[in-house]
Amino acid sequence: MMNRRSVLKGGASILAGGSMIGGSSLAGFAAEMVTLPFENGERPLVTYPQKRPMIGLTSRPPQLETPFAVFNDNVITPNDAFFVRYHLADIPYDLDPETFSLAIKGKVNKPLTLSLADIKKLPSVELVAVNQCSGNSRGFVTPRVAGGQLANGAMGNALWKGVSLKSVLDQAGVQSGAKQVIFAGMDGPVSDKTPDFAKALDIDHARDGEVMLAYAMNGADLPFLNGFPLRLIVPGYYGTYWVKHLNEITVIDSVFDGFWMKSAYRIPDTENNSVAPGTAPKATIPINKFTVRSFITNVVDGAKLKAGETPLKGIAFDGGSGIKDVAVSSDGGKTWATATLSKDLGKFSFREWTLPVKLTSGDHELKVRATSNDGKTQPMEALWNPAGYLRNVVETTRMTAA
Ligand SMILES: Nc1nc2c(c(=O)[nH]1)N[C@H]1C(S)=C(S)[C@@H](COP(=O)(O)O)O[C@H]1N2
Ligand SMILES: [Mo]
Repeated sequence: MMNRRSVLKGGASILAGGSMIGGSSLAGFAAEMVTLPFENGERPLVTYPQKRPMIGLTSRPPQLETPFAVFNDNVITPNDAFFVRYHLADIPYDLDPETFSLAIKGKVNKPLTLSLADIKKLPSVELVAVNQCSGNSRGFVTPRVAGGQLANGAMGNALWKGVSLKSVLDQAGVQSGAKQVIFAGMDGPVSDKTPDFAKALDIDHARDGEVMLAYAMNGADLPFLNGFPLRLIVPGYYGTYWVKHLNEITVIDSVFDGFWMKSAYRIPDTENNSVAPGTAPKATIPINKFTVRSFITNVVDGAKLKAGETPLKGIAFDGGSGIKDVAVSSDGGKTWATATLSKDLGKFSFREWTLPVKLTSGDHELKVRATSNDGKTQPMEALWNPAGYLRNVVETTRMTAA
């Protein structure tokens, strides 16, 4: 048996090997190709340490999408199928959990340096929550926008275990006048020209008791590519805030002006955070909570099924108010029926739903539309913003019954 360190080293050498042969290197690891349903959607299925074959978007840094069928198998996304998103290619493959430490500094009375063992000694909390990349589903956006062309697999739902950020901040003693908290991880840019990845939350959000420093995912250590040994969990918020390999927390008395807050990951400051396709917003704000979404997971687009009764099944989620109801149409949106919601795993989790529908022979457009407890629902026509964020149009699955 290989131990953890050698598994990680294995990862490093695989990735280093990949980088030597440049951008086309992913194909070298591809047993198979898959085609995502949009322009230039051919992707290799790639294997990385601790991961099953995943849809490869880039190799340096590794960016992996979850094959959509995984979401039908389990409401909790297995660690080995959980998507991977990085910005910068210098990933801390050789980090040692024994010497790892987290610094809490800035406008605090007592700066702290905590080892992983120190953190694991603090009272633990657990929470099921969805992590979703801001760019999830960007490949479907029209007119097309720049950025990773992802299908619907840059999301996942897991049981996170760790300590509340509030308890650690309280231990350090936040000074009055504190405005934001900056989070930085151990990965970095390969060249000095790229800004290091760091994100910030308002102090009240950071101390809401829900934001969490997680060291475990679905009952195991975090997979290396998902932020081992410690990452931030910001329930209901887009993945960009979920800083991986987290080793630096800095309390500041101003609004953080780092590139990844001030220039990137911003959405139009308009009613629906959208603008007319192809136009630029006048003002923007940092991206924040998930929009409400739902998917059918057990029928794929283009499926051919037997006419008669078919049990439909899927998932829904939102930014943390929880799912109120899920409506399903099998006639392209003319009539709707209410699905049965399955077990509630918490307001930040995927919520499974089921509904038997009767399908006459012929072509059908299946649609699913969720409404959240805060009264929000999904638009029938896609909204647009320049970065392709927040996608939550009602999904349509075209299929034939015979
Ligand atoms: N250290 C670090 N943390 C990071 C990022 C990164 O590039 N570096 N990317 C963020 C983004 S944009 C997303 S969507 C999530 C993805 O988490 P995952 O890779 O565990 O799925 O990690 C976030 N945390
Ligand atoms: Mo992301």
